[in-house]
Amino acid sequence: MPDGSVPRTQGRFITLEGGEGSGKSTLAKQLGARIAATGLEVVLTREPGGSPGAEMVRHVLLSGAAEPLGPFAETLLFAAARSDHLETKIRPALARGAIVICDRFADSTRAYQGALGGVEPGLVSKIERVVVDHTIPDLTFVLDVPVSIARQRLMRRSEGPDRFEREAPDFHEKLRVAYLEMAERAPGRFVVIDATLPPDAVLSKALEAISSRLGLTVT
Ligand code: T5A
Repeated sequence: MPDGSVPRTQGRFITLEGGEGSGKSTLAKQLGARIAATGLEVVLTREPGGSPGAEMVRHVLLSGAAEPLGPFAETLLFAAARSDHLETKIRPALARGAIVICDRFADSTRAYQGALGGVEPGLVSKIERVVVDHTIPDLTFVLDVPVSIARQRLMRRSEGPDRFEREAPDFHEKLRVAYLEMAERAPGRFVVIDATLPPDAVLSKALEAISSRLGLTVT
């Protein structure tokens, strides 16, 4: 996605990115509640998933059922889910003037399938251009947290196997670097937030950026 805004007259598109356990879902819910309290329509959604069709694909991807097909096929599945999500939920909401807050979006494919999964980044970009087209986020938060802290958070929450243990030891460190590099390359769209801060402080930083970048003041 190029840095900058898109030719769209209504709505605002905000995405949240970062590693697992960085606090994206927590921030998404808090932002949604605070913005909705101003009277604006908020659409809180997530990827993979967010629409009935895309949620079916989410199940296939996150259950590991698609893993034997390889990272390129997984990339295509993420893209198929995104295409449905955009068409049936995100674009109609933006056209109505809603504030769309999406927990993960195309930058997750860049990071997980591109930077870490071995799918050639040029190819990831081409697929992204076709699927995302002009629906580029207006603002993307990267929640940055050291891997050890994210691990502790997920261990406290998780009853099942530790997701961190399923990946190579340096996977999450590389993921963190990949996100910070993306943010550095497109400072007009990205805002990195220190996600070691308490949830209310993370929320304040996000609201400040929403005010300064999007001109949307939420008190
Ligand atoms: N994926 C996704 C791809 O590979 N390619 C793609 O294109 C896309 C879209 C999605 C998976 O799919 C992959 C990436 C992922 O592996 P998921 O189940 O949707 O997986 O999970 P994640 O998006 O990774 O999110 P998580 O649920 O793991 O973590 P969050 O949402 O970042 O964290 P959250 O908010 O649930 O918080 C975790 C814990 O920390 C606490 C919370 O209370 C919670 O207990 N917490 C804090 N504690 C202290 N301080 C704070 N500031 C805190 N914020 C939250």
